[in-house]
Amino acid sequence: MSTTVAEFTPQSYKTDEHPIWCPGCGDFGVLDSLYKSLAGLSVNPKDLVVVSGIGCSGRTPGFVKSYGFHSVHGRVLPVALGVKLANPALTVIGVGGDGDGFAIGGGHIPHTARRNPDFTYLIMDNSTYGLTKGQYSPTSPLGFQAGSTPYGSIEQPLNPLAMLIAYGATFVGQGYSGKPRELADLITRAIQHKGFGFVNILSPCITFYNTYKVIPPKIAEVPKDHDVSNRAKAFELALETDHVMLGVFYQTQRPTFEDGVAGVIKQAQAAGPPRLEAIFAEFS
Ligand SMILES: Cc1ncc(C[n+]2csc(CCOP(=O)(O)OP(=O)(O)O)c2C)c(N)n1
Ligand code: SF4
Repeated sequence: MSTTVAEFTPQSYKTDEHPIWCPGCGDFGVLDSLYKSLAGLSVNPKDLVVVSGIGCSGRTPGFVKSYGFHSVHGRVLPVALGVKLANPALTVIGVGGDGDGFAIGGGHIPHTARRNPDFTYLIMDNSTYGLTKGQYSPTSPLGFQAGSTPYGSIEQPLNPLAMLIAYGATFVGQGYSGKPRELADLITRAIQHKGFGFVNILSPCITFYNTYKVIPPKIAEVPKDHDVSNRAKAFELALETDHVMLGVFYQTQRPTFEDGVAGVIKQAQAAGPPRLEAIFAEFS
């Protein structure tokens, strides 16, 4: 009797580096889910690129056996887009924190969402700046007290899911590091999605903003009968803040940026090189 051996296991993606995160950090759960998802999809490490920004979450490429790019603060999306355009055959995964993605890097979100490149973006959302010792972030709640907001944050937190749906992302979901099996399934769906797959992952910072007791009682699943192609309904669900809803909110299909660029290259090649005489004639 022959047995089928899985080509890759979660272990296949572990590096010799032990994550230097604080014991109990939610990012461990995210990393484990990512390993499981990659193994389930049999992604060959040689065809995988993990791109990060700066932050505790930004250390992730060091812990995944793959190609990696630990870029600069807030620049996950343009770097990931460049990698994907250079070689569309690669599986590209961007990872970073809520500060990295929504504050300094926030300007890249609308343009990535509307371009729809085929890569996955995982935000490890702990509602604080972990690496720099717990300042408030764009997803910190009103009244959040920290060194930078000693009297409590006076800013309305942004809603990542509503923002991504509004900007035209073609896959929008939310997971929780404390539910790693469900999170692995969600990451798998995001990677399988042909287009820009965004997953907001609630990943508590046990050291500076411990939400392990706050999140679980508020968790609810996206209703089973939710039609993920219904954008208005997805937006409505995203605005429901009494619960922390987990699952896929929105998914649709649109041509990817890489396909568009390939089409432009084809047209330009068919047209041939521009004639210098014609260009000079315009200015004479
Ligand atoms: C241009 C620039 N500005 C500021 C910093 C300092 N800095 C490093 S990480 C960080 C925020 C980290 O928070 P987040 O992105 O939420 O990630 P976490 O550490 O919570 O995973 C900041 C402000 C920097 N490295 N580069
Ligand atoms: S400071 Fe917070 S986010 Fe950073 S490793 Fe520690 S628990 Fe995790």
